[in-house]
Amino acid sequence: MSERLALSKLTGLPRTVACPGYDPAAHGSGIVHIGVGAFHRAHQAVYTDSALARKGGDWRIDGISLRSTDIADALNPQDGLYTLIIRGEEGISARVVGSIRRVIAAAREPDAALAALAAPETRIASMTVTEKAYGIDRARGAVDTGHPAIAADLANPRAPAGVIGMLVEGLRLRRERGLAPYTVLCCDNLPDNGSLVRAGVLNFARRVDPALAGWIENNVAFPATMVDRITPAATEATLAEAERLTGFADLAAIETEPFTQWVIEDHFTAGRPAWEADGAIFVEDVAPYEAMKLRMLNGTHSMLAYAGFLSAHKYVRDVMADAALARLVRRYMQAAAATLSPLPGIDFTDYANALAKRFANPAIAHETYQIAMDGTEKLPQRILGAASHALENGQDIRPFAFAVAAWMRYALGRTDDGAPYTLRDPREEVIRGALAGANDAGDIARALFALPGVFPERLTGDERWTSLVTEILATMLHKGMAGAVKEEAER
Ligand code: CS2
Repeated sequence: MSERLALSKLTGLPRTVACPGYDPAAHGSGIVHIGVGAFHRAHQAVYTDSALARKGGDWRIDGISLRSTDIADALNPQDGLYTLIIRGEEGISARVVGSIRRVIAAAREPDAALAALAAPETRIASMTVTEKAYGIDRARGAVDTGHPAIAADLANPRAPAGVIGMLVEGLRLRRERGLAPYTVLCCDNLPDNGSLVRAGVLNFARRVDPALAGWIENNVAFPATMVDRITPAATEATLAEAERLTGFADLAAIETEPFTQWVIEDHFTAGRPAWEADGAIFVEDVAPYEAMKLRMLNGTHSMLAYAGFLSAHKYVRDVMADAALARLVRRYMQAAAATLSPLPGIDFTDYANALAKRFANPAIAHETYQIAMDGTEKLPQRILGAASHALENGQDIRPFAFAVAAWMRYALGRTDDGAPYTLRDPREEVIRGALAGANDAGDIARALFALPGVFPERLTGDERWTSLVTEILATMLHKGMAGAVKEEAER
């Protein structure tokens, strides 16, 4: 193995690799980011890297990894540096990113995580922890006390292990020390993510310290964001490619597509980096952008992940090379677009065309099984909201019913050849229990429609919707997924 990437090695990088356009060690940190996964490293950390290069400032990132220690062990010996490999149709390029200062593995160093949140220089606490980590009951805008991290943190709020508990304890420490609060910036694919996290934080704080809740309510900003960049999980091949391109071993390298987008509400009480330097867009209201992205990109992604995985397509690009599935992808995007309010300056047909191209990118190996993960957490904002809208407005509901039937088929946990797989869904056990003894499409659909907290009454109470999903699921069971896809695409 070559030497590890580190600050002292930057001058030894080949000229083909882009380096931070600034001296990372000369900048202090201003952001604490929870969840230092591939997506953060391909997105917010890159915008921050560009902002530091163009506009300077003490805005480096202290990362907190909630559960795993791997990313801390990969990044810290590299002084936080890592290689971003950008794979486009035209070729590949590499850039070393310098915006991350260090990563704290909270499970190993819980005090250091809280100390970072409570540090005077911290002005933004951002996060990418995936939908299931929050433990917020979206319908009630309150914490879900049955969520393991919420339950543990409510019982022991001074030593939090979950994201909401940690944000609240960080704010409590700041208030106690007379420090201004940080801005809380959620960068997960959740609808109205700023308000949602605000509701969770306030509700949690009310339960442990009502005066703190009042202070948060009056002083803390929670701007909403829409984030976008297709970033598959890194593999051994990613790390090998980084070493080939840079000449250094890099255990935190990632690969991503050329496209990137970030739309943010410009409401930061303690300042922010000049993210617009790298193309971030600041707007009054993120909601329409978020709806477009969640329904058109993520909704289509989920549909093609279930139908594609069960048609034996390992990667999204293989799905797009299957003519019948590619047709269903187009149909889905069109139906999703029809549920959106117009967005000035954006043509949804152009957006759909660009998405189809991104999905087909032959250089990106994005596994359908990865996207299929956590379906019960993703379906509501990606598919079910659009389906309800379509139903209410007399629009075509069939593409949504097909997507939901594909998820139900996936929830059975075995391929058409009978090979079992794990669902990788936080409700996996509950789903298994609900499906015990369910034999035909009717039983399966009824059992899954009844899962608590997934399907809105608007859909489950509508006979046209439930019978269409059941009918499509029956076809999937009788003809196999590939057969059902073919039949659907020929309609
Ligand atoms: C994907 C997203 O894994 C998934 O569920 O739909 O991660 C998607 O790739 C990103 O949101 C793209 O910005």
